[in-house]
Amino acid sequence: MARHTVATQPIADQKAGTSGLRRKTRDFMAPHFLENYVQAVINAIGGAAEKRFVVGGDGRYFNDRAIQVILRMAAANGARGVIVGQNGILSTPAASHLIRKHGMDGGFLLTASHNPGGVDQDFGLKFNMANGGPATESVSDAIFAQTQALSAYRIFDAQDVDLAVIGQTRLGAMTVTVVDPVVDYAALMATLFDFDALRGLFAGGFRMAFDAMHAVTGPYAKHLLEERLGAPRGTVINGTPLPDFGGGHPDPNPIWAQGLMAIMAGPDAPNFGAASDGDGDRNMIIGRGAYVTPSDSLAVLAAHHPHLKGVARSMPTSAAVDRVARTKGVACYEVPTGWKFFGTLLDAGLINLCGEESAGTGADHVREKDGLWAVLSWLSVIASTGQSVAALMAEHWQKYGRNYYARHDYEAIDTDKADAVMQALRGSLPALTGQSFAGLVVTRADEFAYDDPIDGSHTAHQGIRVIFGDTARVVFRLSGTGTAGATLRVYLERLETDPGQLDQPTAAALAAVTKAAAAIAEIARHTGRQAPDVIT
Ligand code: G16
Repeated sequence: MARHTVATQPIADQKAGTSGLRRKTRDFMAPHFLENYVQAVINAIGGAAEKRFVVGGDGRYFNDRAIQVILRMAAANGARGVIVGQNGILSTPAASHLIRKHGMDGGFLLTASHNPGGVDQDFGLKFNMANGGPATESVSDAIFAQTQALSAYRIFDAQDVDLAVIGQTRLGAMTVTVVDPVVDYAALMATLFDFDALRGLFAGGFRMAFDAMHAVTGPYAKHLLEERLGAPRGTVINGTPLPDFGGGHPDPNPIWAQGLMAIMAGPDAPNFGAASDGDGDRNMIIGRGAYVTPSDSLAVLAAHHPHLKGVARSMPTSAAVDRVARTKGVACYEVPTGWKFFGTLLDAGLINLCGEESAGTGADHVREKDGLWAVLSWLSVIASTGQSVAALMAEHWQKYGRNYYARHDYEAIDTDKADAVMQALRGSLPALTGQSFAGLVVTRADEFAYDDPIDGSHTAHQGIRVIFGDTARVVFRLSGTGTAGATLRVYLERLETDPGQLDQPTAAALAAVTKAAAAIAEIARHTGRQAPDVIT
């Protein structure tokens, strides 16, 4: 086995987005692309000598090949050991847990999340730090700087490590420990939830459907729900992970989880439905005839949390959780989009619940959002209250009011056109306050920036906010996770507190805000797009 130093050149555009580097799979498969990025990560963290890492991914196409490259590079860079999920599989929260449990120096997570998989689809790689959370902005900047200065990478010439067999092996001087991907994560969940109570729920005839979307959570959900908690076999649907996720987008929302939506709308619908995404960090919650928006899900979990210390949400997430926090007398933090921004608050113990409009909910047990944790949290609320999802939502809205909420996505726009929308919005900010659109008066308009209260870091340009008094808001932001052109996200929100108006169709409830957003941003004029591609 020989160690090679391979000469290379910087590859333009290896700048991580909201969550690591996401590109077309073929980009990652191109000569040196993956190797350059891995070496840049290693250089940015001061080398890999004597360090220990977790490596695993969501099982998408190229996961297996990429892992072998990362192992050979870690060994060639002097790493002492790696923990790898069997067959290269680890959900993102399970990887975060392994990093924390074993005091590792970090982890390489191979996933493009909810994006489709396949040779012509998407791939991704992100580095997580010793706290188990995604690389912070400053580390991400250092990685990018390395990608632009790289002249060589180190790699072993070696046979593939057999990742099918649990146990220890060596790659040069580096120990490779192949672990069952589910066991440690399931053990963690058992410390967080009252499994007896949840077993009682299912023993009493409670039925649920969990859509694993042919992605990583299949084995986790089968083990937890069917084997540990006694839910009937077949509770987990689409439970076999596939490299192309069965051809769909493993994106747990009403658009991509249509099969589950149909089950929940059917005559014999189970009591509860849930889904998770490609790498198991996102979740969708649905009851009989009651889809729960991610923003509302966060608020309900906050309301029923027995020991809430503090909460946080990303800026575009609705303010539903803010009012719960106010009622409970705990702090509520507003951070930029990206789970990495919750890390310092969780590490400092300021919060123990956080979430995002993009289907992420999590807590301080790991440093990633956690799909199955969210599902078990909801099951726990249902078990302790004895109420249906619909009843829980109705009760919540009666008490706190309802934040009607929708996100309109304009996908794969020319980057120039998307930038033009944002630039024009930025330019219009000073004059917006006081103007009226669709009967709504702008009381504040700004571009969101964040000062981390713990590490003092400053993050600018995190979305344009146009606020209409205490009740309505529209946010414009470019996504940082797409792989084709730009995706413009328009987040619409309106608070309704009239008890007689809590059951409106969302589009109707948001009609005026939607009209105001169109007038303010002139998306059609800048992009030629008359309507969003996806509404969630
Ligand atoms: C990632 C981040 C989330 C973010 C989401 C969407 O999630 O971890 O914090 O909300 O992307 O980001 P954007 O709006 O920039 O596309 P995931 O599940 O894709 O890793």
